[in-house]
Amino acid sequence: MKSLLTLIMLFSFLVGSGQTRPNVILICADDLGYGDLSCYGATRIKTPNLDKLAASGIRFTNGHSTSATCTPSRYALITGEYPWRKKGTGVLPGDAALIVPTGRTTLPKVFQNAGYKTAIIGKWHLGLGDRVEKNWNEEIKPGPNEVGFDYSFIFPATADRVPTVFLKDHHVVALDRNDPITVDYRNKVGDDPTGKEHPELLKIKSSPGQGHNNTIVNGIGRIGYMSGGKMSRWVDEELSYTFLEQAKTFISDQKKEPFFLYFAMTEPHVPRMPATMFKDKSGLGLRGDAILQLDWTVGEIMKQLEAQGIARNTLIVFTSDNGPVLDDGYQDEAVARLGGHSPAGTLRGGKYSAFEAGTRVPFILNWPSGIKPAVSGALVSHIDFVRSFAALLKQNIQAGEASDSENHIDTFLGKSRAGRSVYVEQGGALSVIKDNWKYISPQKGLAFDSLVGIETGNSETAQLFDLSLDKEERNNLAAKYLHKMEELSQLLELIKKN
Ligand code: NG6
Ligand code: CA
Repeated sequence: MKSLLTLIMLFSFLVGSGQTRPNVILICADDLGYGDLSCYGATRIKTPNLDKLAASGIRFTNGHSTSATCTPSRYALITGEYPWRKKGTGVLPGDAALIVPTGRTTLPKVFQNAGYKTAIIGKWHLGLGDRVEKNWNEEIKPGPNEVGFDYSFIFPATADRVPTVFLKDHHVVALDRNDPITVDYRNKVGDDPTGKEHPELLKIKSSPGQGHNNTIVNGIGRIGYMSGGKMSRWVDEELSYTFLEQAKTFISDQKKEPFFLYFAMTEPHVPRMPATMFKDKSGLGLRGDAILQLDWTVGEIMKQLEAQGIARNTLIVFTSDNGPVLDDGYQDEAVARLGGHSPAGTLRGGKYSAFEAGTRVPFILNWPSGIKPAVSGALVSHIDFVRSFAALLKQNIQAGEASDSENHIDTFLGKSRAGRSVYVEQGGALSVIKDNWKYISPQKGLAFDSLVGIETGNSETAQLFDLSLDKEERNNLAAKYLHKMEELSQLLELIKKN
């Protein structure tokens, strides 16, 4: 009898602890649009692994990043603070210094404080070291390890920016001491050919007017100049697989202790150069192929969790840092071979835009032992991960930290339908959303960015949309609801002052 009781207690402890301390894997794609997955309505492309994740978890239809580009979006995800509150949070060059203050509360630190092992594997793009001028051949810090990650295996910025190398913790991977790396964003260094001087060496041409024609690495012109580090330079076709192997190893090493893994994928950001097994597979050109690679990779992570016996108690978040773009610097036929696919679904705008497609992104949570399958229309955001996971893990957040983050853990786990009632989105312009009304503040600049082919949302007069009826933002109600305009404009000013 006694042993039966002990067994029951042990069982309920295990189940109970399973409900509160899952492993967490946050998978963030790069420039993946709201309409890019078949579970979000895509018909010209099939993403079976992500569809499975969505079907057995919660799929949010109003899930957001804070910003329509990478650096600010990831800054908010990590700190729980709107990025536009801080200068220098725009898209960073590859040699930028770290922009997250090391003393700040961050998402990985919330997990660390709760006894989790934490890792980032993938794209970083929040700067490294304490200055721009740094020696890439020595220890480089502060970086991800100083803001809460026990382990880091990253590339510094974007796949189209130098240096095109991986860093493991504080060091460039596979560095040959006799071939030191130099990086410069203003002047050419060394004698590597550039895309501008030698376009005949390129396997993928850069788009006119969009740069991407500095140092050539692996047949692709990059933004910025680098020399040396030949052994360390990545091969684009192996990028994703390299990150996947790292993630699989981290998962199997950590399976006995709770872990938090931020898996920051590069697909389908430019340059889109997937592994050979995906090239030409989608029929939509390299951008479609990169999405197939992304889906496959997520499937491999899911398989690894099964193989290690920890799938049931692992919570996977899948999302994207900002909306989609087709021509973002390379002539990769993303536009010509689109074949009727709608990367933004029915939403207006895209990457860089204040319209919804800038920040409304795929947003899926899956936790077999903690979340029931559902589709939720609640307004949720990356910015709330800090306080929501802190709540799940019963961690306190110090006053003044993660000040824009709200605890929506019940919504993330499907126990509540209520999302944020007020939210600020950052395209070029700032917008505020309150109870489904969206106010886009006046912003100078072109309404259509013809280089990337995206409506920016810029207008010298304010715009107002009722997202409950018009999430496509076709019907500007500014002239009709002057009170609403005034109310939201004042609200935005108030939030900015907080
Ligand atoms: C832009 C680049 C674009 C991309 C983007 C960053 C030009 C003309 N365009 O400045 O190619 O790299 O920065 O993308 O240089 S993000 O997803 O990391 O924000
Ligand atoms: Ca991005």
